[in-house]
Amino acid sequence: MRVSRRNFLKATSLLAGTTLMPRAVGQMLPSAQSNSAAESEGAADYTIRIAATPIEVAPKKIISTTTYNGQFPGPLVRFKEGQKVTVDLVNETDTPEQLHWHGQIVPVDVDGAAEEGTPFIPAHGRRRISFVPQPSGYRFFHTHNRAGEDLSAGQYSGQVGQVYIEPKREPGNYDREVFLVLKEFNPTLSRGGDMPQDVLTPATKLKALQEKGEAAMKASLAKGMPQGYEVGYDLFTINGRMLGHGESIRVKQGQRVLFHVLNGSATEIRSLALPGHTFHVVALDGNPVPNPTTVPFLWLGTAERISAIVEMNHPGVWIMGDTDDDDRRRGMGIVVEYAARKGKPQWTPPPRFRWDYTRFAKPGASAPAPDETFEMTFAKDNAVVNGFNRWTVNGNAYPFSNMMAPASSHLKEGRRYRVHMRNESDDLHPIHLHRHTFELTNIAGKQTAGVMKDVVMLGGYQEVAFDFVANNPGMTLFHCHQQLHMDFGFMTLFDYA
Ligand SMILES: [Cu+2]
Repeated sequence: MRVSRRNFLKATSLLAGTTLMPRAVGQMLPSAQSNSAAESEGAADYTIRIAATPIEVAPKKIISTTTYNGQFPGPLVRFKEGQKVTVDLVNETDTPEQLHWHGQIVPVDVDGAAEEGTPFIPAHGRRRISFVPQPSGYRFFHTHNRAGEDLSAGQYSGQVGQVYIEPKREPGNYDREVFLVLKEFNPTLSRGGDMPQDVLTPATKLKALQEKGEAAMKASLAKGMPQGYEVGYDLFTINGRMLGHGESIRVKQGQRVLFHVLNGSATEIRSLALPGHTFHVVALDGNPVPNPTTVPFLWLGTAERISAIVEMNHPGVWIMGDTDDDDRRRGMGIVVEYAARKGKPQWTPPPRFRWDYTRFAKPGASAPAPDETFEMTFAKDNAVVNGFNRWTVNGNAYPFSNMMAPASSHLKEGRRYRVHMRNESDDLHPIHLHRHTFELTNIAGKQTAGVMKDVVMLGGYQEVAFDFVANNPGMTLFHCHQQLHMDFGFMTLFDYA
């Protein structure tokens, strides 16, 4: 079934209504721009074109990167839950590409991960895929290429687009939707530099993990090894524009604005605050939370999404931005402007607060017992690959090949699995499971249930567990979504027996 002309118009008007992606409309659905093309035999519902494109993040600040449909962020694609779509993926670059439908329950040949066996979109070639979008909610698509030492490749590029899968029944207790993509550009390598992690709670560290991790690091440095590379950035943007150089979000007092926020970073944790306002979080990674809760700011690991309603009840001209002063001053912000208010955008830091996933769960809820538990320990070999850290899952680094490796765990359809993860490093890891949605069951020793996600942040020397039901047969990739980590070993495969 094709997206009808009527649905296309609806998608267009909703998109234009955000005022944030003005270039998206014409380029998003070229095959649906004319009735005849959309109706003719063989036209795809959507076309996504991968090509090198200059993007202007601020006046005279132009980046050359790879994008979707010549824009950053890529097109916002609105699907309808359960309504089959055909998408043409056109690759105009010299590199075979993978386009991953993050957070969707799709088959392997659609998912977009070479490690699972999805065919590449050939360089200067194309693939047509067809699938039923599901589950409903805020998803996204991005490249799944390995970048390795090439900081222009993979998720360092501008290959990020948003997907909104409209549910069969939209709750709709808001006045408008605004989609925001947080993303840095111009990456460079640096040595060391710990990621800030004092926001995550509970922060219970496991002594055994800490002793092992610290001993390994100490031994490496004693041998004269430098600290492994990390990545830093020059330019920070929301919806592809640095703070002060994008279109403001214009609001009216009393409006309820539903923000859909995506951390499109390759490597960084992001936060987002709006002075004088709070966020009523209704969904995490696109999945409604059992206990919608109000928080002073949002905190997102790489690839995480948050949907939150902000009631516009504090008139003024505000900077909605990252709580990190350096990153915000270098562009990670967007202006929110009330009607008839003028002046310089104001920033004030939010109150101290800790991000706790269990806050969004029903208090006292408990998850059913799993049929089987997989134990996983993640560890770092400092600087052993040309100065890059190598990452291991239960002692094994995934081959640096972009290709399929033997599966480490085997699933039986219909069974419920628990993945109990232990982090023997001091880094935070955004852990992602492909082609399935999981339920958080333990955060740093605290039991929880009911929060459904596809990425979870695992703190340094901490443990996290999630459960999932094996309901989508085929190779399934499990990895850290931090590009430097996944590229240097932090991946493993599940298969179905
Ligand atoms: Cu990681």
